[in-house]
Amino acid sequence: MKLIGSYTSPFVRKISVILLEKSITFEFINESPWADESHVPQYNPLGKGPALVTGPDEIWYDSHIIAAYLEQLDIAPTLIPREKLAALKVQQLEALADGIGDAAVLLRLEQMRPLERQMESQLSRQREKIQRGLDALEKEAAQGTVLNSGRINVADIATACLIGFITFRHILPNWNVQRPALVKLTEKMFERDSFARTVPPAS
Ligand SMILES: N[C@@H](CCC(=O)N[C@@H](CS)C(=O)NCC(=O)O)C(=O)O
Repeated sequence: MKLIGSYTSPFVRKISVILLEKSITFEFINESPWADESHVPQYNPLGKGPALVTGPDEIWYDSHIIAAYLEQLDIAPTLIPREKLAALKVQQLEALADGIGDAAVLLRLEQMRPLERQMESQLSRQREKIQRGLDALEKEAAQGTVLNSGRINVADIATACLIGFITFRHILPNWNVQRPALVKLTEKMFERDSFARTVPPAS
């Protein structure tokens, strides 16, 4: 298997963590989707990482789909429950964490524009999504039924990858204020070997 993407992407990290948790051997192809000569569009018409190559004519893209594909290989540990409704609950929180990641990427792109061309409305729109999303994740983590349940799942992984990205890119320096359950969950996840091995490089 080949995983295409960059070490700094939270979506790519999510897939690396899942592969490591399941002890699936893979080759990491480090490709920035933002580079002029990027090969990522050859794997995903949307030009986004991650993509997972599983055979000569088989490529999976969008981290949510890749996570679901890896789950159906039936390799322990189970990261998406077998029962359909329980699976959707986990996957909805995975989608929430990923959606906050989308907002964080958009915020960062806007912030990279020259100051006089940045749109305040766009900055605050994305910040609001991030704050609301983190509040929802905090509530779930405090409840501990789907997120932070004690049995690791893809929502826990996606959430910790998101928090790692927010911290690494200084997206929201005070994300942890009044979010103790998220802090606890993230600290617990960062202790795992799969997270220690996928820390984004300083750049
Ligand atoms: N929903 C997608 C989002 C992937 C995504 O946005 N990846 C970013 C890297 S952080 C990317 O490749 N962006 C390049 C672009 O938007 O052109 C997923 O979960 O795989």
